Amino acid sequence: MFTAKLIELGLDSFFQQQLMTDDLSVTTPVRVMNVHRSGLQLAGDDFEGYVQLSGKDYDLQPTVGDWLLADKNTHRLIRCLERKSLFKRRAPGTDHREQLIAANVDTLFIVSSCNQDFNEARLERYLAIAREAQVMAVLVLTKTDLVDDTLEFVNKARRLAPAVQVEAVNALLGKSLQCLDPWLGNGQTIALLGSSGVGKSTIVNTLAGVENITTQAIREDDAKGRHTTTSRSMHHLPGGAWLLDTPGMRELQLTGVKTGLDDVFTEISALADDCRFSDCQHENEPGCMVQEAIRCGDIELSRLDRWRKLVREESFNNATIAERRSRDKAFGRLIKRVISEKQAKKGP
Ligand SMILES: Nc1nc2c(ncn2[C@@H]2O[C@H](COP(=O)(O)OP(=O)(O)OP(=O)(O)O)[C@@H](O)[C@H]2O)c(=O)[nH]1
Ligand SMILES: [Mg+2]
Ligand SMILES: [Zn+2]
Repeated sequence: MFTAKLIELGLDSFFQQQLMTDDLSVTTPVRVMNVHRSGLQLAGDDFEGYVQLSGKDYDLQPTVGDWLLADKNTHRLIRCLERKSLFKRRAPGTDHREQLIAANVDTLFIVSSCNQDFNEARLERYLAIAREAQVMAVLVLTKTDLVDDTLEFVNKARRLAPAVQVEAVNALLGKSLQCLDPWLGNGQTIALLGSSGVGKSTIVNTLAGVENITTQAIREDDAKGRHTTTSRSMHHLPGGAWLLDTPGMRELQLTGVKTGLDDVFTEISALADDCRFSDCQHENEPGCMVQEAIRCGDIELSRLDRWRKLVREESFNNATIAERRSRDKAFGRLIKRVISEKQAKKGP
């Protein structure tokens, strides 16, 4: 019933069973390949193309990787299928909104290079969103050809997340990327997240075997990237997997990842549960298990500081986003009332 094309696009049993009661002679599932300001690049069974978004379509909140049900002839969008996984963050700036990054990702490649970009605090952010979405994460360390001691970076990464696979690669060499094959099966979706200039697009180009995406040398003075990629898009590999390339993010502000953070910092969060006071701030309260672990040298102070900062940030962002939402809702109700009062005045 579902064609090989749809299965190759990633329509596995999780999505298939959501379509059991739909009449697929008039509707068809399509996947979001690329999101533009006012439209979507879609791919489906016998359709590939751009669809303009209008009115109610925005309510579907489609993001790259999503599966949508569309009318077979008009390609009018009907609904968004339930997501297998979802990455989001707080939108940059002062907007206090949630921003969806990608949906229906099977594996996340967290990309960092073996240079000044390598930053434990940043990796922990990416790990938290992967844990929250229950997506398998792989730490991919690039530019091994440019450093003498790759092992130093690999060990740091391993210590950060003992359960997470770490792969060190030269992204310019296909042979070096063979270690990523286990995650690149037919129909699998793999997102690449990481700072600008770490080599996300280079990985995609090398694995695809074609230079489809523009890449650009990083700045020499501070090794920062130049924000070369500007939109999120899916790329097909010869082996049948989908790589989701993303623009390097200047800031990944966490929101809605409390469980993810608990998981990433499990050695701290587990101890914190046992502190004498349930509202312990882990500063200098008596019976604080976290401070005890610091004293014993079981936990590094820097790791505790990073945990504190992320927990605070996450709960602050949750609160401000919730506040914004309720303000938006109240405003929506006000508009509705004004319109209906106006109509009532006008009479029938
Ligand atoms: N020597 C070496 N250079 C690499 C490697 N990976 C990436 N580069 C180079 O690093 C530069 C930046 O790579 P990109 O692939 O554009 O980085 P990106 O992560 O896509 O960056 P944004 O699109 O800005 O987010 C390019 O000049 C690449 O050729 C690597 O493993 N070794
Ligand atoms: Mg790029
Ligand atoms: Zn405590």
